[in-house]
Amino acid sequence: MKKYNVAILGATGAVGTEFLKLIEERNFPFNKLRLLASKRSAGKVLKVCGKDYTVEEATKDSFKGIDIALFAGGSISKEFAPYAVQAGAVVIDNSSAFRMDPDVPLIVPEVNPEAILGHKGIIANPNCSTIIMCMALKPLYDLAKIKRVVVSTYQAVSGAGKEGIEELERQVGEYVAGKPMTAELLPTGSMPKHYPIAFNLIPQIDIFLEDLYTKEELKMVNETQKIFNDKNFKVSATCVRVPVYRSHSESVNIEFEHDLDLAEMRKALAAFPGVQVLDDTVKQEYPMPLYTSEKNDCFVGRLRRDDTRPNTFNLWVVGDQIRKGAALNTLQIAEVMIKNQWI
Ligand code: 3JM
Repeated sequence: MKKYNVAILGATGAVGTEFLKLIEERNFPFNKLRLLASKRSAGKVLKVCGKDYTVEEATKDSFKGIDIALFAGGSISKEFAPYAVQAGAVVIDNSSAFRMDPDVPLIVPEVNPEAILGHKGIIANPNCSTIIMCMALKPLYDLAKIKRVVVSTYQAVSGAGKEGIEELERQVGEYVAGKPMTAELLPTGSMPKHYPIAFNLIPQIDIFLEDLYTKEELKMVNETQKIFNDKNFKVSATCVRVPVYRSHSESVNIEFEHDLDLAEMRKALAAFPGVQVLDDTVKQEYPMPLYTSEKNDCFVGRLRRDDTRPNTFNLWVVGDQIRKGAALNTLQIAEVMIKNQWI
């Protein structure tokens, strides 16, 4: 099997760390592996498949000889993607920088793998909440077109990186010790005001836009339409940060073009690759973030009819946003390209 020279940009963060785990776990066919990060993290030594790799500071020359560049995300993506493309690498990027660019395919491999073929050097990985929702929606959309979705998210702190976990842990310690909680990161590092997330909920993820929605909520609307290639697929989102370490949960209300049968929906969800149905009210079984973390699949439960509207249903979907919501989905994009000899 052909092996590829791989660079990882942002190798030391939450998503970067997951890339390294998954490359090992999935036997990703790499030859040379170059770990890149900002100056701050350069010099760190990380183990991959039993071998030590030293993290290098990313420069515009870092991508010479690289076939596949996996970008963990953040503002660093925008800066380095052009250099990687120039060097002949295919960039698969986790940031929001390129997602809505018409020249950049936005891919969930189980949903729209064929769109990869339109790439011009950059392929975008959708937002974590978008991916997890699309995994639950695709098997249902194939039964009946979706007209409208109303979604509320319950997003884990590690969506804001390793620092999100550190912040929640510190605040729990402070609170239990009877001290005032210190807040430095959430809702978003780029804004001056911060609130504790411990014993709290924050209904703001990313910055506010003119229409009073947050950028995270807009990502879910626009990205879902692009992935399904359906402008008539309306999405209304409320994104909330919750004091959970890992795995995003979403309550999704779905209106279809025609009516569906619950058993048929359950069957389609269970048959879909990457989705597991965990839905037994008698046994009190439903997905919860504590139990879906470090798992590759997205878990669907609480499927039921919404009797307030025709052709409308509710479900609850939970998935590890660092795995399927980020690193795993990115790696799967590369795997699809390799399998189809598109690279
Ligand atoms: C998830 O200010 C920023 O750089 C936000 C970075 C970020 C993003 C994004 O917008 O690229 C943090 C967490 C995402 C995302 O997946 O959209």
